[in-house]
Amino acid sequence: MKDASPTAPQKIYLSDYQVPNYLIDEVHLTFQLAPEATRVRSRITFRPNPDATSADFFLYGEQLTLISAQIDGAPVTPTHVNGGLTCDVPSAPFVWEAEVEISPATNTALEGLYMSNGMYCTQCEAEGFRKITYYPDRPDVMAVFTVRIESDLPVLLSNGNPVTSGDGFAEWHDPWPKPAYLFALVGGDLIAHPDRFTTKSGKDVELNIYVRPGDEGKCAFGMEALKKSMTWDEEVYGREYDLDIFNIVAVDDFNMGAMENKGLNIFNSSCVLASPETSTDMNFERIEAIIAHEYFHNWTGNRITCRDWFQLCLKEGLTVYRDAQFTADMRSEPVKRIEDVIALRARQFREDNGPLAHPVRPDSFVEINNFYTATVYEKGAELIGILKTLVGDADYYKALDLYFDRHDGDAATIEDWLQVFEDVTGRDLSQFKRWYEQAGTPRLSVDEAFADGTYTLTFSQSTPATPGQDHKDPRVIPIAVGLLGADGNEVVPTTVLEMTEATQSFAFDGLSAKPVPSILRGFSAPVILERDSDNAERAFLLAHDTDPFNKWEAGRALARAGLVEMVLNNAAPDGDYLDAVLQVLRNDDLDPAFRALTLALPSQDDLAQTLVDLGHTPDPTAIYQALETLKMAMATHMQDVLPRIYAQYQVNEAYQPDAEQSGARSLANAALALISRTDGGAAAQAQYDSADNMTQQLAALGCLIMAGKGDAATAEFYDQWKEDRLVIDKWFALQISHAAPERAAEVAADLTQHVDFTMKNPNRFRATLGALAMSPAGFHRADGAGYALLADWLIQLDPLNPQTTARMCSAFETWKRYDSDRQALIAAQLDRILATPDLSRDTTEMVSRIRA
Ligand code: 0A1
Ligand code: ZN
Repeated sequence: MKDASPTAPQKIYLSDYQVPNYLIDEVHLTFQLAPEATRVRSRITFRPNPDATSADFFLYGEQLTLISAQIDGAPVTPTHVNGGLTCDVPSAPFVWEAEVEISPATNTALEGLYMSNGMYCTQCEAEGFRKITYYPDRPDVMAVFTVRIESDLPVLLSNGNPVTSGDGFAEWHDPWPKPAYLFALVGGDLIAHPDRFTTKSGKDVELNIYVRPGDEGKCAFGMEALKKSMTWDEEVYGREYDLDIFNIVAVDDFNMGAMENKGLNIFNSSCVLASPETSTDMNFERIEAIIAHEYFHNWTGNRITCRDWFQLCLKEGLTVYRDAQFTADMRSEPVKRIEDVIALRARQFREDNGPLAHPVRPDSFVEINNFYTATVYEKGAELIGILKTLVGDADYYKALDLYFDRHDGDAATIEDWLQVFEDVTGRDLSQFKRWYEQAGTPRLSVDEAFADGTYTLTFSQSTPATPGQDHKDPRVIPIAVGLLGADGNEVVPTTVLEMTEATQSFAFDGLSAKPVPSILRGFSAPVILERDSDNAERAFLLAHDTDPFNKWEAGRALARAGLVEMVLNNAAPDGDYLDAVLQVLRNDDLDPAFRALTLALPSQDDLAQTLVDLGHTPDPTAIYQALETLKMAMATHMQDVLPRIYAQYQVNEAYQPDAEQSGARSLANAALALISRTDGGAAAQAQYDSADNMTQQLAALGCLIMAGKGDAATAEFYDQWKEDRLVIDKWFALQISHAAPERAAEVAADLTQHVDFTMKNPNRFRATLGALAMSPAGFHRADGAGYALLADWLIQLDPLNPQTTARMCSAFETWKRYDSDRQALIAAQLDRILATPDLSRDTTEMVSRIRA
């Protein structure tokens, strides 16, 4: 896409930021709900912004039918312009009134006001409010909202506190000024799961989780997670809740996970509804984290919001960091860290390494919805972690207190955020700021030397060029290092080295012998450590490292090295690796969850990137086969101990979704997966038949499919769960992710013809096409069937739901890694998508960036 072309969507730049011309004191909205003709009346008090450089009056508005407009009570005829309207306005404060008509029932984009299973709901972040009424829909315009909803539906909700309600109406008032993206409205025939919470200063808060009838039995866990989050934010950050009521609503059709609307969080039902029978342990952990995330946004996002959408990481990076701290406190810190690094590498490193790489704070975009990315969220959170490591815990919390004091009620920037830390610590953070501005993952190489009792580590950093950024300056990198003696004892405990130069040495004196270094403990910065260590050192660290992250990392490096040899040189599985993992497996002193993570192998995608980094073109089939061969070797090598582990870690007590039980189940299920490779699926069938929870049932079904014995159980599973849409999503996804690679595209294609397939529901679409895209050997089938199927469906989905279509295009972001035949096949599909008439701005931007 060339910027100059007349049809090219317009690019927006951070450097063009201008303050709003008009500010708002109060907004009054009245909704008369009707599926295809909802009327929205607005009454907005505007005043000129004294800091503005222009008096032009512009209101965003899309897909609205304007019925009438008035200024100070007199009818006006605004001029419609692209994306909104303009109008002559007085130079003094004035009242704008408008009535518009919208059609929630036909809104399949799930942005603005839409309907999901007969229920009205909204999604306004980032720029959805302009599909509800004409408004200065930008986050630095904050206002106090009063909302009246007229409808016969029994439950009518909006932000803030309830004012009055009666037959056919309800009124809400939110005393906290907010940007329009935090507006929410819900209307439906819903059931509340109620509770209460008393804040630390004694304020009594009503809590509700609203769900569709039939789902009321799946709210208890979410409610407990909410109360834990409220307590945790008081204890750790001193943040109290600030309204009389906090409502959560579960919605089946939702583009993302959940949304932090002030006092009225709206959740994808998959991210809040939970029961042992229908949710896995992983689902429970994720639900707890997302409820916490949305709740924490009340302070980091809502009370202090973003000046403009380039500052998205200000609220998202910080809130992801806070929810990770919460999960670490509720569960296991090392396990959470390992899980987060696996996800960071799988999603963010992948993004940073390809055509979609962008800075944590981007400096331009076409469609902001395309920037709700792993880089903004997960790398954004890593930057908070770096900052905390650099300034220390005490100053971190002091800076946060100052941030909340200084910026409460503001729409802030990354500069404001960094200033707070500079003021508290006296540090100059200009070099640290490069982390926000430079895209790409730094590579960190290491040399070591030992002489006269001094051990010296010399690090060099470099970051490859990324789109639009050829040159990179060195960043400040905290490198946590510990040193171990030959006997496995730690001779130097964890020390944080602060690297600021392109190449820099650090010396450790007074050592009696050359130590073994444990570098980047706890994954102290999001970098790629390039260290040529040998397998003996990796096995040593796997056995002895006192840092749980690096202990796991050593096992992963060992696995990766062996798999690379298998793929490239047809080597046999590495016996040293098998022995080392067996030691970990049988060590009952180690946390079962940690052992399960150590037993898990690097993903196909991880191995593909590893091969690229080593200068090879990855063959998806060879990678898949190497993993299968290694798993078989593990199954036979560990044959004697697996039945004992499987029996010992089956949890026989009543199901609890806590860290202890779920850790045990994850180890037992990892053992089952290996056992199923040698027993023809007998143990898996037994577990399937007796399972009383989804964690065990789904794991067993996966093992049966892998063993080629899954047909009966797959059919039974459907019969058992056909009324439960969230479980049926799992059923769709599992059949594809566990299919033999040469069949995955056909399985996915068949499932798109199933009566329960619908592209209007993003969860179902992702469970089907997303599952295919995330199964590399199946997706990258040499004849291109996987690519063609995905492209077919993306083209069909785009006119209905551009946001979800655009997000799923990232399946193609790694295309340049593959051989020229596959590249040509993918390029043809990308071109076919781009050539689709009326392709959305969202998808056009994504595909153009990928294709570039
Ligand atoms: N702010 C939400 C995520 C979110 C973003 C965009 C959405 O629609 C385009 C919906 C939700 C969060 O961080 O949870
Ligand atoms: Zn968020």
